[in-house]
Amino acid sequence: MIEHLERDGEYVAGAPAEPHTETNFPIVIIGAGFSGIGMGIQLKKAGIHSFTIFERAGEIGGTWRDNTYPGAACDVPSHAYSLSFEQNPNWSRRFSTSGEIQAYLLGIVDKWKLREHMEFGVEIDEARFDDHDGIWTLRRRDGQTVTARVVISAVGGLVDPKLPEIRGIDAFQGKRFHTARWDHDYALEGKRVAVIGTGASAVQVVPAIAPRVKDLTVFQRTPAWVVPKFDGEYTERTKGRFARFPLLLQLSRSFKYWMSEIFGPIVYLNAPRLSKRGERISTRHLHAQVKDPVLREKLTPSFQFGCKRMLISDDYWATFERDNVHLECTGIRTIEEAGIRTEDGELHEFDAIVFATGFELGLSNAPFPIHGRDGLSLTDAWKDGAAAYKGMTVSGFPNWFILMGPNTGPGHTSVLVFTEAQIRHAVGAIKKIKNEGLRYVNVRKDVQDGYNDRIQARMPYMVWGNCNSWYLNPDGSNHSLYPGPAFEYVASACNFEERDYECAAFEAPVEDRTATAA
Ligand code: N01
Repeated sequence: MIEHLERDGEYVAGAPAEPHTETNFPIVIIGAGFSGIGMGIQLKKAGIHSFTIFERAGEIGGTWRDNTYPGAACDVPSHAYSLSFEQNPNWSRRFSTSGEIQAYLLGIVDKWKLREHMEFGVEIDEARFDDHDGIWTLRRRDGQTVTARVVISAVGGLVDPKLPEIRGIDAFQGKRFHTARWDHDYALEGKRVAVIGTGASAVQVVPAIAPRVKDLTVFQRTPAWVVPKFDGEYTERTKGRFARFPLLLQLSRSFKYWMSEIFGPIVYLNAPRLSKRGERISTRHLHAQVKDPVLREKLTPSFQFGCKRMLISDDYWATFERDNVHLECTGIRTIEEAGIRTEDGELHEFDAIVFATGFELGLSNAPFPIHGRDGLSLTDAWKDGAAAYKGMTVSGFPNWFILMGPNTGPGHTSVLVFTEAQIRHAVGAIKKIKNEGLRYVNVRKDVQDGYNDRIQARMPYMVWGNCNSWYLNPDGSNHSLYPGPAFEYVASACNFEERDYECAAFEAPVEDRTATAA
């Protein structure tokens, strides 16, 4: 399927003799996670088959391939956390496990025969745009180059595990791993285990491993607001109904979507009275799960609800009631051969340390060197913080579309709602370029700047500036989350609007160019 790509010098200057047919309109999608897969399906639906998906790992799935730690699951309901054009009546429970989501992705990849378009083990490490020819040249880590008329960056936002900068981290002689790199060959049974971190991954892994280990110590730097999940299995009868009556499935999805939209402001607005509502729900949950008032005090956050990601769990707090589980709130001084030394000088000995310490933020950095028009680098373009038009397109980087880009993460609903709007936008643009034989579309700088000024002007009204979290850049600016309801973003982003873009044609008629190239 990828033979059509013009590689390594085979591409001659000038545009192809017959611009923009199936064979000379190579599209590259970087990444075979949820967004790359969704993009591939929508291209096929649009009758565009000249695309290749490069995936640096050996399998599809992204987040759901990598996060296989015990308890790994989605904290967005399954009917909402799936593609609207590939709904699944067979989710086994309200909040699917990581394994079930990965199985869903594998299923739709097979159904749409996307593997024919995929190359695994290919990491793109540089991209350069040729303004004259409207062509991107992508360099692979193995040294080969690939050309593309359009690039879809679907590399994900939270991918590379982040280990904490703790002195002595490499000195530890026991087993250590990050939640996103779980070693399933390591038996936890009978072991003294430490978990560092109390974020979204920790609240899932802690209850899952507590019954298996001898002793579990959770190192908490900042307690988190946790609300009930109300998880549960779907019976065979319910699943049968969803399968027989797709409208029911659609209704379930819509209900979940609109509930999160209605209650979303509690999570994202900087409105103390709304935040208090969230805090009350969470506090009631804490009282129901933990009887010891001293422990409750330690587990109670002091930051405003929603400021860090709201956590959802039916069993995280209750786990601290177990005799073999300990909450350690004293800061970590060093990691040593035998374990973790806290600021009070005490050495806590462990057989294994689990780092539930999150991910490098990929949303707001160039994933690798990307050079657009006139050699402009994306890193330079983003030196004051990542900014893209509707999180998707950056002026000076024509025909380059970002999925899950800057300021498109939701704090309150399924990220896939945002991703699908981006996919529609990109498909609209691709059709325009292809059907009209354009050299490129490039978002207008004034349009991009105006959009981002409006996004940033809203940030003071959002809750996220009131505490530290991965949402924020070191300077406190927010280039990761969308400050508003999802329906508003979707309505504004899903259509490719020609007026927002500079649409550049080729400079000479096709015949003349071919003559020049020859
Ligand atoms: O990571 P995090 P995560 N010493 O960054 C602590 C998505 N996700 O993997 O709060 C001690 O939230 C840090 O402490 P503090 C979701 O978007 C989704 O849990 O900085 N502790 C924090 O407690 C989520 O937001 C699902 O003080 C240290 C923790 O490590 C994102 O992934 C499931 C430390 C990191 O929490 C990241 O979640 C899981 C140190 N030196 C994840 N350094 C779904 O269900 C860091 N910490 C969809």
